[in-house]
Amino acid sequence: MSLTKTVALAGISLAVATLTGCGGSSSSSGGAPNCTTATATATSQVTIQGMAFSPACIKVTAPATVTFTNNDTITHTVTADDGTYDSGNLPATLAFQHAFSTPGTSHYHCTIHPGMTGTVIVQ
Ligand SMILES: [Cu+2]
Repeated sequence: MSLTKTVALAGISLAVATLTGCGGSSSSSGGAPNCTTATATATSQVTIQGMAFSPACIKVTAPATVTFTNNDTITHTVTADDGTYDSGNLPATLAFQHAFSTPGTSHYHCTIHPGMTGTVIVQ
């Protein structure tokens, strides 16, 4: 019942915005390798599909709101390793948003499937 929890219906616009985030070959401007840099803070999207977060690592500039959209057919969670945010059970087609305001590296996982992990780098 956290007030910070925001679950909203995922719209088609989210899927469109996600297209810009695929692939891991984006140019790096320092920081962790293989981390996708969000092209715009307003459209920082992570898609959950195929039992994985994509991109597995996303780099954003604070303050930034990241939207995690469950495009899988089963329920997942987006849970910070340090407990600072938690989507709770996120059924298929729903989305969870979290605002990152402090620079740093945040690791998160799915509590249902411990093999699912992701990283948000806030700069
Ligand atoms: Cu999961």
